[in-house]
Amino acid sequence: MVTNPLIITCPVVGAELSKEDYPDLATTPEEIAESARGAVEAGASIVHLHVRDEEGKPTQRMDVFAEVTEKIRGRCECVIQYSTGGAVGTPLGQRCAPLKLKPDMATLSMGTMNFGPDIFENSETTIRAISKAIQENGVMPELEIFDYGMMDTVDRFLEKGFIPERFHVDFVLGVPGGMSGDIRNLVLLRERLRAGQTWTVGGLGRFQLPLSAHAIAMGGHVRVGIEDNIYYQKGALAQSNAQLVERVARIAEELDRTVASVKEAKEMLGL
Ligand code: KMH
Ligand code: ZN
Repeated sequence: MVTNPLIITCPVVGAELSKEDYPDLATTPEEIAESARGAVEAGASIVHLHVRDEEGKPTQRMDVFAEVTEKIRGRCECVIQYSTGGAVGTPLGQRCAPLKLKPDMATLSMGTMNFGPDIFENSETTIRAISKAIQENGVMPELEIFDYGMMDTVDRFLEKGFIPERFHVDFVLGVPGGMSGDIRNLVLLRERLRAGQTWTVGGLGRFQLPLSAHAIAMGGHVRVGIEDNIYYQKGALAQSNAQLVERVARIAEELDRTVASVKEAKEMLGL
């Protein structure tokens, strides 16, 4: 029997939210590590990491990434994936800074887009620079795909050797300015993948739950957490990252997918 355990990624805090949006947002290293531990206990095997400075503002400072990483590693085993996206407007040099800590994985966003009212800048020059830094540090990239044309960029960059042959793919759908979380979009995007390519889908806001369920049924993997969606149900805030992860783990079980252990996730991703 072919098994395909479900890899759950939890984006614990993100860079665009504040305590005004979500009062329980984890911002200190302790809080972020504790929220990550809860998510991992609930079934997440990958933690997608952004960190905050002493004032709770998003930062790409290496020392803060190091502290949070150490605290997470002290609490649980998991794959740690650093964001190189940072917050909208974070300069390129800062975005790459934490890669020197050689996390298990790091994100690589595949194009510039409107991101709500702002611009998330990922020019060809930027993507190539981040890709180079990722490779120089021996880190496994996760390509972040926010829109259909970004798949053409993936093909073109592969042909030119700007990105490595081995990567994981994450479709992030529902960002205002990117592709919506309509299931038809996911079906179109998945058709663009090479045979055997591992992929995850993360839905923003109201798209998180239906996209998670479809990804499980389609044999993909799921990203679920507060960075992408602060609600458990319409009008009701999620209690925690763990609560969102637990629901996905329950749905997976009903759909006959086991939830991947960290060891299984690493094997499947070639880490
Ligand atoms: N904060 C977004 C603008 C990533 O983590 O690499 C970008 C982002 C993607 O969150
Ligand atoms: Zn992120």
